[in-house]
Amino acid sequence: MKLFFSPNACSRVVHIALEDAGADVKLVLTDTRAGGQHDPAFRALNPKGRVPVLATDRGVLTEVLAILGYVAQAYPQARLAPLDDPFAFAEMQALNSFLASSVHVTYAHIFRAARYAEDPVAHPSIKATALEALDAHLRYLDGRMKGPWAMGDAYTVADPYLFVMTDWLARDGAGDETRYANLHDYAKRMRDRRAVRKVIAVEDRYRRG
Ligand SMILES: N[C@@H](CCC(=O)N[C@@H](CS)C(=O)NCC(=O)O)C(=O)O
Repeated sequence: MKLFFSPNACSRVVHIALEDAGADVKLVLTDTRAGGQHDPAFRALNPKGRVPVLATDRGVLTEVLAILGYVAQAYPQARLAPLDDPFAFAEMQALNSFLASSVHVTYAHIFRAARYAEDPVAHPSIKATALEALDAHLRYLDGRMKGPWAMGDAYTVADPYLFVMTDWLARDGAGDETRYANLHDYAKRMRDRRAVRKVIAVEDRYRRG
């Protein structure tokens, strides 16, 4: 398998899940800060022009949420999801869906305000409104934390996603993680995990070139 990724992009979510699964994966750098997502060879794989892309024996998978479900099911021995409990699986996917469709998209408004209004005068206002929305999302996520992991006692593929969405607070002045005490503790726990430390170190090496 090949993972097309960009350092500290949302592809990091999938990168951590694959590392947790013990998957044999080759990394292919697609640096979105350098426009790698516009490369014709990459567009042939994902016409949407976004990382992550996971190229498997069966074909190409895109979308973090879908790839997380695939990793959990393709590597059942890693126990990254409640595969034998449909209700608990749906609860996990509800969190992943909220992260994908609300939190992730709110960050997109903060990091890429120019995509949402042509007039540069509007960009600070888009960013300010998105920062308020992000704060509301994170307060909700902070309040729902019960166990050591996103879904409680068991670590799942929702953890890499919740971790990256929390860790991005440090990007471009988006916010202060310590304002969300439960998420802050959780993020520290995640940063102590072997897979997370390895992925961050590997991606940092690619970033430095
Ligand atoms: N809905 C997609 C979003 C993917 C996405 O936004 N990827 C970003 C990196 S976090 C990207 O490739 N950005 C390049 C761009 O926006 O041009 C998913 O969940 O995979």
